[in-house]
Amino acid sequence: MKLVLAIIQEKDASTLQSSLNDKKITSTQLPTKGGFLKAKNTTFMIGIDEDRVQEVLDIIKESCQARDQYVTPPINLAGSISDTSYPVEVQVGGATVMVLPMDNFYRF
Ligand code: 2BA
Repeated sequence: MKLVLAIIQEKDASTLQSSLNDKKITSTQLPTKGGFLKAKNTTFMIGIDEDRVQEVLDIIKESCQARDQYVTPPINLAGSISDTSYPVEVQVGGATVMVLPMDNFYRF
């Protein structure tokens, strides 16, 4: 088995959840926060047989959109801390996905 960890935008969480449910794929959602934007995001934990990993990746790809967001860095272009730094545009998502080996899976 594998553990798929997918960090996605909160806005896409219900779409992804429904698509996984439709395929009878079990998942757990964790409320998380990105280190750069410090905005809330959602992390899905999905334990899945190895031969269904690609199916899960395809569902994630279809359910999650990339979006542009603005962030105001605390450091201005001259490199010093300032109140006058300009917002910069970053593209977030669709999804950051990690696939980990799972040695054992128990349900007691
Ligand atoms: P954040 O850390 O809030 O990052 C949001 C977006 O800001 C990133 O989108 C990226 O476009 C940009 N960004 C992040 N760090 C940057 C930096 N040092 N300099 C310039 N731009 C930067 P994504 O790459 O789509 O990442 C979305 C979220 O996925 C991240 O939110 C973070 O929560 C997670 N993530 C991404 N890469 C990760 C990694 N290697 N390990 C753990 N979590 C990761």
